[in-house]
Amino acid sequence: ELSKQDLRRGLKKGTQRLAYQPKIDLKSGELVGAEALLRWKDPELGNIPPNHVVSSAERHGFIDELTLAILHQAVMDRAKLVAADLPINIAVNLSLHNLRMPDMVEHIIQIVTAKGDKPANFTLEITETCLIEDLATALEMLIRLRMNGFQLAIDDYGTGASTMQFLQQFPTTEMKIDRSFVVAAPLSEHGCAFLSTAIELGTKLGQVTVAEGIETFAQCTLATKLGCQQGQGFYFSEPLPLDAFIAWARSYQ
Ligand code: G
Ligand code: G
Ligand code: MN
Ligand code: NA
Repeated sequence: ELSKQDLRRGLKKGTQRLAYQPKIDLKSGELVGAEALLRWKDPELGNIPPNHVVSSAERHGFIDELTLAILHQAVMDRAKLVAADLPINIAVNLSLHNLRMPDMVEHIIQIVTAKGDKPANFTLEITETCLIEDLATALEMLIRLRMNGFQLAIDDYGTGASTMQFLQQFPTTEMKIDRSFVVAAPLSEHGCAFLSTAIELGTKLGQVTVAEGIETFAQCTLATKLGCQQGQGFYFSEPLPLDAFIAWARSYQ
């Protein structure tokens, strides 16, 4: 666990780094986006897993600051991607706590537009469990983000407690189907039924469907056959530092 001091020092020094994992259009094979994933190396404690950093930041009241620092970095990195002729969409993860302070929406818009980028070039990912806890505020903020042009994704779809009733209310544009369904699908008809139903629901709701955690050719082929639009996972690439990601994208194309 990171202490308040560790976090404060880290944020000040910019200890946070981002790794980028490609999102691939399954039909065309084209690179369409990347998810920014937090990497944190503390000078004394070494590498800290992102979920630990996030939960420590939540506990110590740093989560808004952390998320905005991550978003700021992602916006600067997207400018580099554009300059490298890779004008792809960048996805950033939000935490539940970020959806409690209404003025976060203004901060988010400010950071993205400060140097001329557009909200539509960014996807904000929220896990289902996040969405359920503080529904009214979260919903209001998500609607404002969507009205301002952000893409919104439900992350880890299928693992939260969300019912169809919840799903119906959210102004999301993308459904990221949890890795567990992708793993199970090629192994049994039962597993395949869940993946295929999730894709069908997402598609009928007009969502971009994304199969997460694709590791094998079989998983990739099946997700594609079931009509999933996009894939993400080690099969394509692990999350990479920006320069390595750019090199990967060049050799991939
Ligand atoms: O990156 P990894 O490969 O280890 O991510 C582990 C978990 O941490 C995932 O659930 C991911 O959503 C979460 N995570 C990674 N980066 C961020 C981030 O920038 N913000 C938030 N809130 N969660 C993140
Ligand atoms: O935001 P989300 O919870 O989806 O975070 C993605 C997490 O999944 C990160 O921890 C990332 O490193 C991890 N991940 C990405 N691709 C794969 C994969 O193919 N297999 C596994 N096991 N994990 C993956
Ligand atoms: Mn995610
Ligand atoms: Na996910």
